[in-house]
Amino acid sequence: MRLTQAQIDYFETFGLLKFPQLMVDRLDWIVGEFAKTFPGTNKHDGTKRTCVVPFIDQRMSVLLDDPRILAIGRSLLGDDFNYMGSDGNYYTGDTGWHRDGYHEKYRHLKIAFYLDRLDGGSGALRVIPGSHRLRDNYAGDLTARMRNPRASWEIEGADVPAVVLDVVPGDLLVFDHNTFHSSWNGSANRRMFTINLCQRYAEEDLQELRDYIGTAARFWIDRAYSETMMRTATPERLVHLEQVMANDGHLAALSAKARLEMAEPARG
Ligand SMILES: O=C(O)CCC(=O)C(=O)O
Repeated sequence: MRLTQAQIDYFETFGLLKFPQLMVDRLDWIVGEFAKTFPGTNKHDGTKRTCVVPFIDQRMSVLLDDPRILAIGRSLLGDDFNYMGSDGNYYTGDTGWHRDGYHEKYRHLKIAFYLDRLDGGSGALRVIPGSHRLRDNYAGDLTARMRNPRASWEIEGADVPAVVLDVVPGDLLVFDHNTFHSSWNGSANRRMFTINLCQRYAEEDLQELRDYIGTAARFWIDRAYSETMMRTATPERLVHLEQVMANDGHLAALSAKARLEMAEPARG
């Protein structure tokens, strides 16, 4: 299974793709497993975002073996793409405009599963198409001005011109980490989880990969992947785990430090 060349070109131009109902046959299972991954102490109370990292690693590792997820990864990142972790969330309220990264050399993307029907009035993801293209002057201008839409243009974040990606459960959204995105008008219980993927790093850039992996210390995790994700990996899945597994040896020490400095693990 592969994306079409037109889909790949669309992603390259706009930094996003929507796949209506691509995962609908797995929806009941996904919704059930999602709920079970937020046990006891992690119960969402609606006052602020609740976040579990890594997420699919807890009960849904097999999603990484799904031909549809593999097709997205292979088509947009190459056959040897890396799995870069996942987060599961109950969101509360708005998520302001941001990029998930500023990756100039390697493509990083996010696959988002929203488990509620959402539109612009109820928290659907908004993106600025093309904002992932960091070398354009437009992208540079955006980087500066998006810090404060009110100061830049006398408008609120919700009024920044963008595409609203309405979703119904079973849809998949894919966007480049460099793409500006946000969410407005959502409830206190918006369910969503992600799968992050990136291109395999070349040997000479492994320190950059290690630095990136190290940022997960804020979640107080000792390895990038769960025990289950690694233990149950088929040879095919290992292709997408192997580079990060070989480069996360520093994470436990960074997490130990974070535990001393932070009151609780990060919520995003
Ligand atoms: O749905 C949202 O509130 C925002 C999602 C987001 O910012 C992300 O996954 O990076």
